[in-house]
Amino acid sequence: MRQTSHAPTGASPADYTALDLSPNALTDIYYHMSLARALDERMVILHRQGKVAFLVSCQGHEAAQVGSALAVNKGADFVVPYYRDTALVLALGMTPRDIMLGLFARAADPCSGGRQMPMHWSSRDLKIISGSSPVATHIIHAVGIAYASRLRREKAAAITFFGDGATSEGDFHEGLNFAGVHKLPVVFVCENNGYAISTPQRKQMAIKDVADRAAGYGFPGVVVDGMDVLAVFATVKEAMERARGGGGPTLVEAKTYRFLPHSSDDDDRSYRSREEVAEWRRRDPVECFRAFLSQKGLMTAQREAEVKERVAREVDEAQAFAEASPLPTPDTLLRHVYSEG
Ligand SMILES: Cc1ncc(C[n+]2csc(CCOP(=O)(O)OP(=O)(O)O)c2C)c(N)n1
Repeated sequence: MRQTSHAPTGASPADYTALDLSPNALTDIYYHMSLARALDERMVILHRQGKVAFLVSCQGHEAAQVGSALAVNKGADFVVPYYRDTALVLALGMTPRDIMLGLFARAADPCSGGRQMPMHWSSRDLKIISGSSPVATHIIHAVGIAYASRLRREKAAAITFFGDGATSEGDFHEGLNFAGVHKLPVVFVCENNGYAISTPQRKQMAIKDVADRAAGYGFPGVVVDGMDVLAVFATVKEAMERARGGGGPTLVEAKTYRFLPHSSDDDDRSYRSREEVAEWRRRDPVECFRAFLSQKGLMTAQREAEVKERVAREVDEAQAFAEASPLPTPDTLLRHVYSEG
């Protein structure tokens, strides 16, 4: 099973009428994509101002992440994200406050009480499981969770996210192999932005599509346009339904691009041209989806202005809240390090 879809600039090829999404649901998707973008832009400014130490940007990945979030049964399915998944966790229900509390390392940070690196997402209520920093280790966790979920006879799937670089790690191959052998309810989403920090895809693998690797483990691999939120939704939804229904795993490869350097600590001018970045920016997923909605008459100028105003207000409020929140105190240093009670 192989499908490839490519969205032309400014239009979404996915047949949205078949997706059963109301105009309100479509506007909501736009809201989540815009919120992720605005929050990310603010976090970059805060880093430049020296107010926060480190961040990983999701700009460019919004469609891949929000489209995938839509296919998750929130609070039932298990989500094992990676550090670039800000838009994913926002669309699942984490709040701008939650994100800012982590960025500022405040005591109320729901992921780790301000102790982990920012962007190591977790939420008990939303069944979002925190990853560790070594790339691809969380893929194994997702597979184990899917195995446990099946043993417990839950009607849930696990879904995990990673970049193209992660697919060069042994953990990726071990995880996919085990999942294939046991036909586990797990969906693997590769957000392929073409680079592992400065290493381009052609120096990582001798194939064009990461999705091809699924065939070696006995389950489908699907290529989808990661700049098209509705195409991603349709693809991941089908994969999640197959997983929940006992049909086994799927590897989804969402072809995308990150607009900013790998993290706040690197300079992408040393490994990619400005022309390449500009070319991809013409396919900005947030702008393409906005244009699609207005072309189809699904979003009025007034509604668009409302979304913009709401997003700006929420980002301002989240920053102010986090800045005013206390830091962790020394007596909590060992909390969550050793088991308690
Ligand atoms: C095992 C391991 N090796 C190297 C690193 C350093 N490192 C952090 S992120 C990263 C690149 C990962 O690239 P990719 O999986 O494509 O995701 P992207 O950041 O491009 O979204 C590397 C090499 C690490 N954290 N863990």
